Amino acid sequence: MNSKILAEVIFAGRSNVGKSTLFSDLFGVEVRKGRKPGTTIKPNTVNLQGLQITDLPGYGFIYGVSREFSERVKDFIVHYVEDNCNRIIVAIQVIDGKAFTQIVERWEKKGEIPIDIEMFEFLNDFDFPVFIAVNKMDKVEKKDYLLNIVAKKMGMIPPWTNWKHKIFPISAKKGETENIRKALKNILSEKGFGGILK
Ligand SMILES: Nc1nc2c(ncn2[C@@H]2O[C@H](COP(=O)(O)OP(=O)(O)OP(=O)(O)O)[C@@H](O)[C@H]2O)c(=O)[nH]1
Ligand SMILES: [Mg+2]
Repeated sequence: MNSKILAEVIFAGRSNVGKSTLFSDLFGVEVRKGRKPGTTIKPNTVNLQGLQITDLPGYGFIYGVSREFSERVKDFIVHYVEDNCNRIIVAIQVIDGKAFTQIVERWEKKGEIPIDIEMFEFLNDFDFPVFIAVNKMDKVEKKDYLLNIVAKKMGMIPPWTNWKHKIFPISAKKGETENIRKALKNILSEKGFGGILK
């Protein structure tokens, strides 16, 4: 049933940040869920009129999953993006707004580059735009404070409001995704996939 892939939108992010929830909210199609983390690397894809939407496997350390598996996932993502960069028109990197600062601090204490930052820098080196979807904002109290930290860590000079074309505070679960939907719609329209988004 798969028609030819003319262009692609990818979702990347740590495990459990809400990639699949956002995917479903935006495109109105359920992607496979409930898959046990750490069991498969195969991405979930949907093809809509030649546009492939790809839910990449969650990266980063997952409790109960070996470090070796986490490394394999990261390698898979790097190769996947390199192999398909010519047809990718936008990458959506989802982060968990509630957990972000804690995770970043933990890595930095160990003297390592946090994987979300590493992934953003990797994605940013390609020609397609990279959106940062800061999800679970319904659980964040000091919203501007958090968003300024995200901007700074990702190499964008605060205030975050100067970066509203890159940083999108959302709550996928509550369907509060208007900002990213609009930006995505613009890109899809430019590329000839105007009718796809709700
Ligand atoms: N509070 C809150 N919870 C959310 C939000 N979005 C997703 N969740 C919850 O976060 C959990 C993980 O969501 P998924 O969409 O499965 O996350 P994922 O990134 O696809 O996870 P993996 O497929 O394991 O990599 C679920 O329990 C969701 O209901 C949100 O905006 N707010
Ligand atoms: Mg998922």
